[in-house]
Amino acid sequence: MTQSKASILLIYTGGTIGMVKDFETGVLKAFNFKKLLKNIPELNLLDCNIATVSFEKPIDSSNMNIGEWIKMANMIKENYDNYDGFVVLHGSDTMSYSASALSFMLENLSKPVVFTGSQLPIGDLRTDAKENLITAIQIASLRNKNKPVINEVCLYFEYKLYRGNRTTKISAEHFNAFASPNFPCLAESGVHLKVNSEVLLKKESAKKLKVNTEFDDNVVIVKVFPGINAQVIKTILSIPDLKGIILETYGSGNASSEKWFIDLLENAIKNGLHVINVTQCSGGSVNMGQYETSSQLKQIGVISGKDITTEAAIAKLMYLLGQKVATNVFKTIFETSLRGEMN
Ligand code: ASN
Repeated sequence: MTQSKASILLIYTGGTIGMVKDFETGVLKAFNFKKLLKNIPELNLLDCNIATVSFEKPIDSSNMNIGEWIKMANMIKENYDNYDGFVVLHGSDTMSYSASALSFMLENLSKPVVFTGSQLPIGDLRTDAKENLITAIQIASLRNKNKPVINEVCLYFEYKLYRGNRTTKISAEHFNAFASPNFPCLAESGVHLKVNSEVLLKKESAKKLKVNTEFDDNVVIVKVFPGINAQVIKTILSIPDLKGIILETYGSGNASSEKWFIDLLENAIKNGLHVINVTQCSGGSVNMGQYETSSQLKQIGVISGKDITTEAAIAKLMYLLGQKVATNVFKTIFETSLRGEMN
């Protein structure tokens, strides 16, 4: 069977990849997408058709928010039937959050959505942008019997393709800026492009793409530390309309077993607050009950985030709250892998 050329939509949201230095201040600022493409004539050599669409005002990814995620999801939705794959150019600072959010927004995805960006602007002599962009497009174009090889939201950076909701940014210095501590990479780019087929998400039968844009931002991330006091926890728990907390705990899900801490959390959970336990460690899983310092958390109904990243946990929390998941099943659904985000 002859394969037709893949059609790829490149979505430019901003980030260092397309930034230039302000001559007067030396500060990096987002610039025009058309200029970005002029810097990569190599794109014309790729064996696919590339169309581009850009945020009207490209942003540094530190300015990402739910509204911007919805914008991205809608750009994909509106163009879904016309393209074989999507490459999202995005700042690296919050790329793991956006890739996680989009994985929940895009239900029944059957085409690749590949996030990428760079540490140095595309105009810089030593830039990492060209390799990242070119290979991301090649990955989004991969097809087998005229069907996309990848059916999920992923992130490509410095020779590795990861499941997006498994990633975390680990370096503001190295080109190797991302890691996926609890899940193997989906593909590796060396002399050959090696796809790790066994770990890819399988396409969900013939279900149609469903775009979930209802996200609830009444959430907070709390990182515990030795010395955290009752006043701090009490104040956080009394935030009006707060519906969920991602509690970053020690090791395998441990935290203080002092009475005031457990009592405050227990009371909040009884009043309907969802508390999710994720680990501060960069790898490994929460296992409540392994130590005395986590068994009470289990007893009072804290939800296990298992081996999820904080980035994916906060996105999943906003998503499930937005879906108005009933309190009696919230824990079970959170503890279930929905997009391959936890084991
Ligand atoms: N501040 C930039 C951003 O996230 C960092 C980058 O893209 N490397 O937009």
